[in-house]
Amino acid sequence: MEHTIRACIFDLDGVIVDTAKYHFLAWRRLASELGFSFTEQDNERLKGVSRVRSLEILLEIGGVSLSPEEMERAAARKNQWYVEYIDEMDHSELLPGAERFLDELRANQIPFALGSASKNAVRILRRIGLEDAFDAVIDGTKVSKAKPDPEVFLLGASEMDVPPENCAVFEDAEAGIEAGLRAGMFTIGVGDATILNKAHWVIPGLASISWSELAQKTR
Ligand code: B16
Ligand code: MG
Repeated sequence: MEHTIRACIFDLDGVIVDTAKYHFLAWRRLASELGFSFTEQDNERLKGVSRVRSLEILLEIGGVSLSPEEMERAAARKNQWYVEYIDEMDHSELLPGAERFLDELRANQIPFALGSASKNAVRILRRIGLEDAFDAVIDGTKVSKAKPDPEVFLLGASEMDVPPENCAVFEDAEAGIEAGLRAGMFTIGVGDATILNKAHWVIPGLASISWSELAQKTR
């Protein structure tokens, strides 16, 4: 049976906005307090990964071990710095093509959801003026299992009332593509085709696609 695309689900960081740069600044500050350096290359390993898992990876890089209580405090401190950065964001931080593509979906009556690991997703949407744009917002506060588990995308499909096989997922992280595939969805990698090679289709960014082109993708 052929599956047509009837709804879209977007990851936030790396697809709609680039908040990775603010995560980097906050994690680097924490690393520096703990006495080691943390590079932009190290930061690549944290993209799309949950806050707790990100901290575990950071500590592994620095060869530092903390008690569960210290870890909780460290994650909270990092988040406080991160929130200070995102509170300075505005509409201009939307990635190229994001708003135009969402408008195009709306004009074609294609519902769309957010599927992000971030617990700060609603705050970011408010800052960039997209708080009312999505038909469903599934974020890190609503799921119990992190990507590559498909929970976040399956919830998005169910809130839009569209079967998973008729949804397309836009993701910049390998774990997110894996989650979309496990959900049985059409997956679109946003970024580097060599890293996102499991995706059904890879694009450099939302500026390079149109709904009419996506609508022709079936599988
Ligand atoms: P928070 P996404 C992810 O967002 C980020 O890519 C990742 O770096 C971050 O650790 C994760 O959200 C959790 O974010 O600390 O704000 O809850 O790509 O899933 O939109
Ligand atoms: Mg992402």
